[in-house]
Amino acid sequence: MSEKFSNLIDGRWVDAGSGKTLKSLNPANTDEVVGVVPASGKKDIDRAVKAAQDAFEGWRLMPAPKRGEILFRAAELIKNNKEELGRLVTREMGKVLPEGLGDVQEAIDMAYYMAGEGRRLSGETVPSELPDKDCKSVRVPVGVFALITPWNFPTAIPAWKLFPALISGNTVVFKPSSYTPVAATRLVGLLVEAGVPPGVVNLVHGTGDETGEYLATHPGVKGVSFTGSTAVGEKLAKVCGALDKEISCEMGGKNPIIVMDDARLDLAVEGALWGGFGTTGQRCTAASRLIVHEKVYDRFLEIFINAAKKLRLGDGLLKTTDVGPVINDSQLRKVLNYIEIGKKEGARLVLGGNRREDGDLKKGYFIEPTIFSEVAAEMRIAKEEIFGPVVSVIRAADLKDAIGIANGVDYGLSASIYTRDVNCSAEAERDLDAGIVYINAPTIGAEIQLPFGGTKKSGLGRKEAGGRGGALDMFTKWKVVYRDFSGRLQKAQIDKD
Ligand code: UN1
Repeated sequence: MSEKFSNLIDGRWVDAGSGKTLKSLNPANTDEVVGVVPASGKKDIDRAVKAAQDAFEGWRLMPAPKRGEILFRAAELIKNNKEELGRLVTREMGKVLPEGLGDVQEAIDMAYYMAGEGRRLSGETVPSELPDKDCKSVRVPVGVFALITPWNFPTAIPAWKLFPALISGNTVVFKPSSYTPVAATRLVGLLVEAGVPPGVVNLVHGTGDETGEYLATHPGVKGVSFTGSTAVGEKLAKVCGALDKEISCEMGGKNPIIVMDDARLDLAVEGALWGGFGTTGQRCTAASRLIVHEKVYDRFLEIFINAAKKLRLGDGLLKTTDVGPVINDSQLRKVLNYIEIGKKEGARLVLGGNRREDGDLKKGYFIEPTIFSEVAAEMRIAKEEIFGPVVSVIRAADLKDAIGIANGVDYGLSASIYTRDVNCSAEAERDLDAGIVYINAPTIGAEIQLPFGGTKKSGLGRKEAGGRGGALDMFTKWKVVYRDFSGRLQKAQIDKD
């Protein structure tokens, strides 16, 4: 019997009204059912939204430092359970265990950070133009938020949304990906243990098609925070915009690493391996394009191929594994299809390119680390998001050419340059059209204390994570307060002189 998990509605763990369920499978071995969760329907979502609406008043009025104490306890609990959660992330999503643990660490970091925000949530106070009057701006919560998260970061991305939403005084209905529901349930369980009152966090499992859009467009929901594909994000942004809901969408990427002729090639190769094949290329920040200066192109390619050849495919729980499986059958087909497209477009397949089903790999969704060389900037494999272990290596004549290629796609999440020339790095920093720019580091691994989000089709609406312009701007509205203690009617703009 596989372990059963539930929805959380109004503080109670419950099944879907219909009794229907979904299975979460281990992508490294699909014989292993990680857990069974409810396949929720509209009625379940209605109940969850109602619970969140009812809980809003109490949570909004709880002093923010108190809300912060609950988040602090959640951080401690996640930390104490890091090993178990990390293993669960690996079993359910497939990433190698050090990355599973990193995923959980990102949730811990975000919980501590947002717990601290409970004592800040700062606004502005400014002088009034009139005597005996003060002026300030304060952050106020928005109301009920729908949080819709993907499978590639089963604990980190939920944490990016849950903790800032909660510290700001919102209540939430959280719908995690149906491919990683168990990790999400464990995270929510720890929030309950930390003392989040009933109804403040509601968890509803289900597929994106059946539950996602219904939840996002629900009249009781005031804001939507979504991470996932550009196609779904753009559609959600349109419908939610028309319904006057707050919306933030983190979407795809086609992130470039530029390697200049003066770069340390050993470092650039290491960065390209980590950025391109880490998480099996399934990060929205993955380095799927390497734009290499023509003077070092051949040398770089040779070292890169030789290093990538050594990567071992396998179950992420094994110490010997460098690259885990892709998440599911449809992703497997999509990636293999892009490999075919690349071949037809005339790119040269110089490594990998196949599904592997030999030995221990036969029960999972494994694709070899794949490298295409001689990729032209206008090929589909150089422009479209593949979200798998496929890297395109493109030739550039000089820095301007490289930046032009880097910017010549519809996405703009992260971008990187390897160079030892300070002028080159400054120019790239200024001209790369991306939400996040890395110098001498790959495109993955953003830290939580600064905003996370991209330009163009990578992001719509507010950004996520910490810092100025980060998630608090999404999860709060500004309210301006003027207080007149003069005891008489004073007229702004008129009584000044
Ligand atoms: C994602 O792939 O959706 O910057 C998030 C990074 C991670 C987060 C990635 N901190 O790669």
